[in-house]
Amino acid sequence: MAKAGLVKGLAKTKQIIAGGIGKLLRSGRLKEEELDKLEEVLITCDIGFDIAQEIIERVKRYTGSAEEGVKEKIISVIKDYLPNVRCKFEMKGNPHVVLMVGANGTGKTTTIGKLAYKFRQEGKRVLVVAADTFRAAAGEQLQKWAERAGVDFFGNPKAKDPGSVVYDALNGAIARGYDVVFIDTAGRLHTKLNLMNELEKIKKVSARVVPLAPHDIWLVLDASFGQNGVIQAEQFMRKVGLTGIVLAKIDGTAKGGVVVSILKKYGIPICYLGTGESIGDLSEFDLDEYLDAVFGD
Ligand SMILES: Nc1nc2c(ncn2[C@@H]2O[C@H](COP(=O)(O)OP(=O)(O)O)[C@@H](O)[C@H]2O)c(=O)[nH]1
Ligand SMILES: [Mg+2]
Repeated sequence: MAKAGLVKGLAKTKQIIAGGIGKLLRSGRLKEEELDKLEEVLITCDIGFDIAQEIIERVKRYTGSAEEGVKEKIISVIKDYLPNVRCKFEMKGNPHVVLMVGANGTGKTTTIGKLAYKFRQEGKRVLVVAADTFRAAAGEQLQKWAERAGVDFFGNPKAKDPGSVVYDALNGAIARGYDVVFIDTAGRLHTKLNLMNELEKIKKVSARVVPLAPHDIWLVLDASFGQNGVIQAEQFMRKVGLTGIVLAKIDGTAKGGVVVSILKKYGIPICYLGTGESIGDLSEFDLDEYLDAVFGD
């Protein structure tokens, strides 16, 4: 069973699916003429045109047990179609350093606030670092989230170079024994080479202070960008390397199908879904729960 927060967060995507093929999902057999409707619904949820077609082909060929209903069949086909990538968070350093990257306004700072809260609740000592030196307000926004989450904040409003902020922050983090450090970076488009190089520099500086840091690099995507976000994922993966994706604002869109696209095209694990603007609106991503929430009753 999917969790309540996830079900609520995926309500818009679910609405499209239930509205389009709700009756069909509850039935026992899938007729040829109903496949078009299924394909249309998958495309409306931004699963991607090619992927929708491939899934339909597989549904046609699928021979499961006779007891299985249409819903179970579709879920089986999608699970079988996707690579088995799971995001499993593991502490890999002292501190464990997480670099958050992404375009402007996707939800990086908000997500760090939510993650800081979650990790603190799990008993970890958390530090959040403002390495966005472009906007003065960026540090203040992160600081407010740190207060809400009950974790410590590091920032230097006078700094011009995010690398130097990260250097100081991580040295301090070692000295003071933090378990997890989240580094918030300025929003950047994957097309801006100088800004992508800046991320490279932040990575190098991190590794100089903490061995093998950053241990995780998470890309925050705005779910409402749908297929456009998928393109960003590819570029960030190539240029910076990613260990996971956070799909924020899934609550505001019916484009929940983008989850399937990301997993299929790049095999980058999706780690979390942002399901609202409050501190608790974050779900750990689990494919079974996700499919259950989207196709479930
Ligand atoms: N509905 C919703 N809004 C979100 C979510 N995550 C972030 N936001 C909103 O998106 C806007 C931009 O977020 P912010 O964290 O400042 O993005 P950043 O520029 O990437 O740091 C803010 O208004 C947030 O409240 C989410 O999961 N759901
Ligand atoms: Mg920000």
